Order: sequence, then C-alpha cells, then structure tokens
Amino acid sequence: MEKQDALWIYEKMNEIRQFEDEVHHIFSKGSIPGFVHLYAGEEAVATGVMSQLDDDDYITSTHRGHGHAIAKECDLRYMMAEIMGKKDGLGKGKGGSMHVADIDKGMLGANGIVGGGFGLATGAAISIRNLGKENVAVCFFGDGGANEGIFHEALNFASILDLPVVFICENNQYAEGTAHRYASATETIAERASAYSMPGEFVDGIDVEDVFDKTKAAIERAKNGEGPTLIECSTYRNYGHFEGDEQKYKSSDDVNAGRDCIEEFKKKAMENEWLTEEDAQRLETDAKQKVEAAVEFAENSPEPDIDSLYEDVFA
Ligand SMILES: Cc1ncc(C[n+]2csc(CCOP(=O)(O)OP(=O)(O)O)c2C)c(N)n1
Ligand SMILES: [Mg+2]
Repeated sequence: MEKQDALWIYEKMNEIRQFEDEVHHIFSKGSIPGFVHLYAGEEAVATGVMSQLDDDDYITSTHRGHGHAIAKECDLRYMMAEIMGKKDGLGKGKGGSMHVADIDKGMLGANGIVGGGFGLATGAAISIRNLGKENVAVCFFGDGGANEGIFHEALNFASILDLPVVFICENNQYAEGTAHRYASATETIAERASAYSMPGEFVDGIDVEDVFDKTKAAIERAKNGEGPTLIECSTYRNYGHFEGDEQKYKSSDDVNAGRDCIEEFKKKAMENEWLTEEDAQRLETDAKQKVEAAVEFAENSPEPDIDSLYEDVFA
C-alpha cells in the first residue's frame, strides 16, 4: 500500500461510517421507507477492494450495499435521495436502499436477493472477456449468501472458463440471526475454493491492509487470464441485521466483536507515516460535510411524480 492509497481509504472509510450513522439516525425519525441494512463496521472490506478498481471494473453488491456504492465513488447526494425514495435518486427513487446502482461507475447494483450477485458478476466477467477488455468483476456476498446454490454454480463456471472475477465473502458471523459457525459445514468459506480448483484466501477483514494485499494478488490473477479467486474477509457489523433488529443473538465473545476497523487503520497509517493527525481531522471533517450536504440535497428533492410510475418498466 502507498500513502495515496491510505489517504483514499481513510477518506472513504469515514464517508461510509458517517453516512451509515446518519442513515441510522434518519431511519429512527421515520424518513426512510422500506428496509435498511447498514454496512458500518465492515468498511475495511469495501475500501480495501475498491481502492484497486476503476470505473470500468464491475462490482455486484448485496442488500447491505451502501458501503460498496460509496467506495465505488457513487455520489452521496444521489444515493441518499434514492434511500429516501426521492426523484433525484440514482434509481429515480423507485428502488431504495436495496437497489442502489450506478452503471456508469460499474456498480451493477445492491440486491434484495441473497446470492443475487453471483450470476451477475460472472456474466459481467464473460462480457469483459468477450469484449477483449482488461478489467475485472468483483462479487460481494455474505456468509449466508455462500450457502445459496448459485454460489457453487458460479464458482464452478467461472473456474472452468478462467473468468476475470473475484468472489469476496464478507463473513460478518451472522446471516440475519443465524451464526456462521452453526450454518456452515466448513469452518471457513475460503476452504470451499479447493472444490472448484481456485485459490481460496482467508483474510482479517477488519485489517484493511490485509484485505488490500490479498485482493491485489487476486485482481492481478484475474486480469492476467489466470482465473477467479475466492476471498473470505472475516468482519463484523456494528448495527443489527436491519434497522430495528434487537440483536439478542450477538455475544461479546463473537469473532471480531469490539474491534473497529477505522481506529485500527488510523493507528497503523500514522505509524507508517501515511497519515498525519491533520490529514485525519481534515478527512473526517470533509466526510461529515459531504454527508450533511447529501442529507440536505435528499430532503429538498421532490417525491417522484405519480405519472412516472410506468416509466422504465419493461414488462
Ligand atoms: C434468496 C433469499 N433468501 C432469503 C432472503 C432473506 N434474507 C435477507 S438478508 C438474509 C441474510 C443474509 O446473510 P448474509 O449473506 O450473511 O449477509 P449479511 O446480512 O450478514 O450482510 C436473508 C436470509 C432473501 N432476501 N433472499
Ligand atoms: Mg452475514
């Protein structure tokens, strides 16, 4: 990792954390329709991966997609408007939190279907191959998503075709209230890679440098035509499964409980002289201002017109 990577990562980590804390606050006031699943706590994964991608690289996301979208440099104002169901939202206010997408940024969408990204990312990798491009597709999914049938179909298919795709499992220890250690036949998700003849890496997903290093190697492998990699990032979510979840199933003994990826990275980045206290304060303040501007923009954006109900409808 270079200094410029570290500065970008620290900036985006703070944007995600502050955005999510603000969405938590706004949701409690009743200004957000539908379900919201917050990404706070898992910032090291999205930023460690996305610091190595361009707009022409694709990602597929999950129901917990705000962090992926922010790290893929989607505009916070249009994201907040979408989450509030407003006309200026990325999806014209019709999709909400679970359908934040921005094709121009290569963000192929958050997804209400658990495991919905596997087929999309594998398909995006086929398009990269067929168009002769030198890009990569990254598929984010949860520990629960890893137990969907399409996980196995996509990994097998990507492996036999050596597709330029990286499968990134965000193992936050729970799928809703079901613990990973209860629901998975294998101790790790990473070891399942051997069934599909691809490398499997287990990463400390709270340590952004570990995420950065292991995904760097996987992205290079994909771009060199050497095929897919499965990476499992061990992480933890700060909030409940969705807003309103009492989290009675969580325990202080949980893997990664009590760790904070932003604090850990700040300490390491200062020790490595990538970040000064002044840089940190400036980036934290910038993030706060960006989030405040996004809320103001979204609050002032109108509701979608009733006449727009049938626009962009294909069937
Ligand atoms: C196909 C499908 N099955 C079930 C659900 C209901 N559901 C929504 S999120 C979720 C748990 C997902 O857990 P995980 O993949 O670990 O992601 P996390 O919420 O922990 O980020 C479930 C079962 C769904 N949305 N889609
Ligand atoms: Mg999970």
